[in-house]
Amino acid sequence: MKFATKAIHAGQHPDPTTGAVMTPIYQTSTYWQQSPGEHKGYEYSRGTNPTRKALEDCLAALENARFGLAFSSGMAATDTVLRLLQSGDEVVTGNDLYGGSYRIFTKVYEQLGIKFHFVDLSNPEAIRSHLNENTKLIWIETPTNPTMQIIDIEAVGAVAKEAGVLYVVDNTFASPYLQNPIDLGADIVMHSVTKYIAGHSDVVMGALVTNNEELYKRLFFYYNACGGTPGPQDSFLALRGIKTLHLRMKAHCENGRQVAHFLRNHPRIEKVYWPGFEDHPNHLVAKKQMRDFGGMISIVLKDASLQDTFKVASSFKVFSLAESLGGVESLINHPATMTHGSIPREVREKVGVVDNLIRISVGVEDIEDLLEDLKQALAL
Ligand code: P1T
Repeated sequence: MKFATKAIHAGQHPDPTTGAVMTPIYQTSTYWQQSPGEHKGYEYSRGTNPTRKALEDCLAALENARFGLAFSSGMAATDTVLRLLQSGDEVVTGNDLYGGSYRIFTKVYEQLGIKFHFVDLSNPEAIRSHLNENTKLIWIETPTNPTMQIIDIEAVGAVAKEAGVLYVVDNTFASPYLQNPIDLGADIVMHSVTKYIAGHSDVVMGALVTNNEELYKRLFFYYNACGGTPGPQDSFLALRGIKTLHLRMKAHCENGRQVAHFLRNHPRIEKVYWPGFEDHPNHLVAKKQMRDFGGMISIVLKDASLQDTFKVASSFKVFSLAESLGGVESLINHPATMTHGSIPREVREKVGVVDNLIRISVGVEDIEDLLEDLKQALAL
């Protein structure tokens, strides 16, 4: 099946009891058993729930994989992967990451004896010098949040395979519509479903997807044992959002392209980070592994203090100043004080997350209104 058909149908079948075409919200915590252990495949909703299962099967199908697990947030999904590690293990990851990923790595798992190497992954060969016999995991994000670096998924996968380490790709910024890391060698794909996948900024959710049954079973153990699983209402909302993922992504990419070009020619802007520009350092990698360039853009304001930057960030009328991304509505974010506030200044500034950087999630509103809003906010 092709992507659009999977987005609408995968994992979903008319309900066996009523014929309902839309997957019902199975609002139940538990399931009747005829005698102990004799049941219809569902025992208790922390572990399994039919609405969630439909979503998980759909997510797996969108990533061309066999197994999906949904979590109550992207961070719960990340936490579940990290539970596979033990004290003494080492992880190689990127130097530009969502602030919450950096926080769980450094403030939660480093305390438990796991070592993280934050490396410039734009050259995948750079990973090799950080590998040793304790390395157990390579974790990448691409495009990166918020400086839109593009990491070569396949090239990093080759290094991971050679080293025999687990390879995880956070595919949140691209969504499965734009790239499928499992096809390029990833063992696990992680998503903040909160973003493009659910798409309407009304749900917080995460997911892990894999093709490896043994890995799926290990992840399922922690999913059920630790219990960071979402309820059926949120699972329903995510499933409903996915039905238009392909339509939304096309519109995000088209609006993103126009916004990126508009910003690039604006006199108040020093730099625009968007992988669709031919002079983006990894544009060719983006072209190779992504189907289009997405709706995420970051800009650096020219000669702007923190105060000037706050003023611009607070001047929008159509865009909302808010954390998060990937919803139908356009959002503005100030990473240094919002989404990446938990990263020390000297660490974030090294990769360009400076005080005058603003991140833009381009929504699917009318492009003329978006450009007009950018014009007026930047004119102040
Ligand atoms: O917010 P949550 O669903 O828990 O997902 C965490 C997460 C993981 N990975 C990436 C790349 C992310 O961007 C996020 C969440 N990011 C934001 C809230 C943000 O505004 O960047």
